[in-house]
Amino acid sequence: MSRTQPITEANNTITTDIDVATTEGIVTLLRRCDAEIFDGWEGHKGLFHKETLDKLSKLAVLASDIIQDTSGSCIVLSGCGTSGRLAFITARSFNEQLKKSGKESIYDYLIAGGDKALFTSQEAPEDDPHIGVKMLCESCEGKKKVLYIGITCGLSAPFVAGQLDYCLQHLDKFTPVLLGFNPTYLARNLPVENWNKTFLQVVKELEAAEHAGKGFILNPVVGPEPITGSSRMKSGSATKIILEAIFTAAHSSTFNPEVPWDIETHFRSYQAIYNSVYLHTESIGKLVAIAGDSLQNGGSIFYIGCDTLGLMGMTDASECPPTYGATLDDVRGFVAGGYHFLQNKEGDLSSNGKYFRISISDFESDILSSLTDQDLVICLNTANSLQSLAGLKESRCKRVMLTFTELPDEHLREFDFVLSLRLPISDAIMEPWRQFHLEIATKWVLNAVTTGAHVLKGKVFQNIMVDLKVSNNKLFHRAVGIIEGLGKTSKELARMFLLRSIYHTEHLTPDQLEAPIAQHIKVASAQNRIVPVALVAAILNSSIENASHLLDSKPVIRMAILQALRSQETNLL
Ligand code: F1P
Repeated sequence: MSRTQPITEANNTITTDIDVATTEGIVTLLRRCDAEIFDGWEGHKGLFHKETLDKLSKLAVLASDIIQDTSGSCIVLSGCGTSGRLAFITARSFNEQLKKSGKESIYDYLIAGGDKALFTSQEAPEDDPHIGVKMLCESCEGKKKVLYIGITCGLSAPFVAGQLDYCLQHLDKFTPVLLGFNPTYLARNLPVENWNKTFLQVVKELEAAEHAGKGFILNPVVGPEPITGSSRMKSGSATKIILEAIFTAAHSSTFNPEVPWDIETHFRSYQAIYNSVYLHTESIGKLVAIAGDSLQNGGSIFYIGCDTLGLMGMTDASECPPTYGATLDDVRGFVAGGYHFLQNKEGDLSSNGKYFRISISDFESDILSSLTDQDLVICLNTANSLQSLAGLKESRCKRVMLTFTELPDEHLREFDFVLSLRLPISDAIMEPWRQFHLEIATKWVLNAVTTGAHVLKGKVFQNIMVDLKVSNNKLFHRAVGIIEGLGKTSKELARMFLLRSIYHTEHLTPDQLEAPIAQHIKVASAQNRIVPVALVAAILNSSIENASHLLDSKPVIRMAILQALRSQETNLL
């Protein structure tokens, strides 16, 4: 029987007990889940499927044609949230490579909400197909040929749907590509506000274009996420691996045609990195314990990185507020060189406030002197450059180094814990592919750190992120699903509990009831604990006020939910 729930929104049975696992146990479960990126899931077409490999090879040829004749051509990568951040990181890396070969930049990125969304989640634009189209048109003005890749892990983002639809209407100029991780029939079929199509309808049109040789759908299945719906994890990793496979092959055939390069070998090299990273499961577990300790005691986690590993840190940090209802202070990332290094389109955004101050010198001036012994600084392969960060040695914070090289003893002594990963990266592997391997290894470790630390903080019940921010349409529906499932209510009642929590009322007004979802999201985005309150109220069938009191008395959300479930059980007896 075919399923109705998107695979990217399904529970992964491997991690059902992640909330009661030991720290090493958490990492072991993540390792087993990540294995599905390469091994596939329940017989679905996966990364190594011939169809996937064939399509990627064709795309590499298309990309190579554009690189060789840049006049009037470009490659646009686009997405929301993590998908947009990965679009940015990929475009940046491959433009850098072109620059080194004396070529002009041809890659552009689009992220819903603009560059601010590189560090903070920007809600409304993710759900707006018209904004997506406007940004795409601006980016491609004057171009004659555009290879467009729209990334939406869940096959769901209206921002991307609008762009794909626009490309489909202008196939003389655009080759549209959809990258996501569900079978096409599970693409979102819910109405998009202020638009006349669903995502599924756009996918059907793209399928027709693909049959005519004018588009591509790349949708290997990598299995459900370890934390339900957390597409930053496996889907994000697979996005990175796939994009790098296409453009590495394209650059290789353009600049080093004598060196044979094939997509499958490329994937296997990432699988080897995966295997090596998780050989260190015990040590990563120790790091998770340190990070969990910090968050549980009110401390913060800071990532300090020098090159693109700093970008991995910033990306991981930016995902914590929407996923775990974390504050923007809980996890932050800094990169040497700040905006100068980033080379983002909108330039220096630091005037937008402290969360947009992203360089290591900003860290030194804004944060270093106020660090406490509860705070944790994780340095990302930065031993040499840390000489300049003298203040860190004197600070009371906990210091951890993630390194991929042997460190001299005098460096080792400066850290409370060193996670030293040995990766199978031989000298034969050319720069900058070596860097991609370091990036994915860093991503796996940091995803484990923040996922594990938030699990330890009680932000996850079973494997469900119960304190997510209701900050886009997909997350609104996910929240309703969580309340429906754990609260054992109907969808309609679950939605009522959610709305009552959003508007802090026991009696919704007709205006509130009839407001579009975008309006609910606007009100919800600015608040904390919306879903936990609604969920506890649904489990207990209580008022919103009572549920809020219970959560005040039991601030660890997992414990509050457990208590609510237990008292519901005793009432039923
Ligand atoms: C886009 C996204 C995610 C984010 C959150 C909200 O998802 O912004 O990156 O973590 O889940 O949605 P998608 O369009 O790639 O499915």
